[in-house]
Amino acid sequence: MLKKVLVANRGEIAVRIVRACQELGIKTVVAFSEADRDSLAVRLADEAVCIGPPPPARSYLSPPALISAAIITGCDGVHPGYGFLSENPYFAEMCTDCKLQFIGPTAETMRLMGDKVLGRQTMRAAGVPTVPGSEGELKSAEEALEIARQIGYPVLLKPSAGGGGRGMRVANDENELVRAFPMARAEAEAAFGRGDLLLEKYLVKVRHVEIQVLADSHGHAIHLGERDCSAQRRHQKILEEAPSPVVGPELRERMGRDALRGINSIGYVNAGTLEFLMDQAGNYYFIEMNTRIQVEHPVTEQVTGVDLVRWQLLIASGERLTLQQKEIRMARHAVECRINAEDPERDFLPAAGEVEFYLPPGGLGVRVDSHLYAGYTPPRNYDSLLAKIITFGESRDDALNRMRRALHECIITGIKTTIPFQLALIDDPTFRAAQHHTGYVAELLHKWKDERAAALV
Ligand code: MV4
Repeated sequence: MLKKVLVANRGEIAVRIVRACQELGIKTVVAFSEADRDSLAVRLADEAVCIGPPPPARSYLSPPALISAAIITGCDGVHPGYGFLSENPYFAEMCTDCKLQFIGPTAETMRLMGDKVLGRQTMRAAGVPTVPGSEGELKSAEEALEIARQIGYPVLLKPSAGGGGRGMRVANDENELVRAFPMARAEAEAAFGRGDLLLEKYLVKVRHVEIQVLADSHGHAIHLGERDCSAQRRHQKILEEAPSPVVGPELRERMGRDALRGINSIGYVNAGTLEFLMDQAGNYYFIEMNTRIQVEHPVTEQVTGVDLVRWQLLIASGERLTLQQKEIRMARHAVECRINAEDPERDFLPAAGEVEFYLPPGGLGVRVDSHLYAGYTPPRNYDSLLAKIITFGESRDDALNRMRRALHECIITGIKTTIPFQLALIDDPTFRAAQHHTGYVAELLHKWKDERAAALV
């Protein structure tokens, strides 16, 4: 078993990792930047080491700072959390070379799935459905035109090195595609240092459904069903739920089997997530794989009862995954709201200030994952996630009604939060009827802002 883990992250996920380590008797060292000296994770950990100034490039994104902190404090493992270096193969390799167990898959696997062209090819070869489009990397605009002629417009150019929607471009016809190609290539080159692109049919009014997997280093893997993350705005998820209201037992089994074939074909080890787009007919298409623990993992934990971060630590320790697929049930329904320090009335502008008073919601069926406390001032250098409120109940309606109660109960003063918009979302008829798609939140936001403006006059 791992004895002492460096937490190479901050905020709520650093707290989540410290808690999981404590329950396993693993000592913790939290790496913190100068902006996070007063953070909750620093308080809860056994030890804490300052790794540099506030800018991420000089702290949470600095492998030498993190690795020296781990070595100096005698750690034998490193948990990267999400974001920052969590999907960086060089960092994983440096950890391994320094005899530190990286709590995640191998650098090789991260390289493979970090490349969307290779990820797509790998999954397709394993029999996982992918979106119609290019085989490999696009050689030229002519090749893009030829493929588009076969699959039909609209099409989407995606940077192979991208992910999370960065640098994607839609083309509705040949003219647009010819224009978009060099721009997408230059943009990808500038953003990621690599200009290679792939082309896919652009699917509209789709849902984002992702499958959670767990795989140990002895060749045993299971899936834990899906999450529905269709409630997003500009690639920022606002609310996630499990199970998906559009996935039944038969579809779940097919998607889960596909996901397992995919990860078994690459010898995947760790928790992981396969992202799919799903159309209104229930067809699903793999788009990318995340090789880290995700922000929204708690909804899966609440419906399956499986502690995903604990299993990450056990698997990295070389333990066997003792859960069998047939034991995994998605009982009940869970919903998560990401509470961000952002003003939904002003286009989700990041909000600043000291949290004067904080009262998290509680009671039956409510979980709060947060690093917040009264008197805390969230640093401006990092993302604005303040808390994740997770509610669960027998049905989707139960979980959503409980979320309404929890959001009303939650008090955060001194700083604007996304709560007012999330209250509107959970009572929106289209969302309640689960008829939303990945573009719906943007539509609802317009309506909501207009209504608020009208209410003021
Ligand atoms: C797509 C797509 C439509 N068609 N691919 C955005 C994030 C990245 N993971 C992939 N994304 C998309 N890929 C094809 N072929 C639409 C999106 C997309 C999206 C996907 C999931 C959740 C929200 C989204 C919002 C806009 C676009």
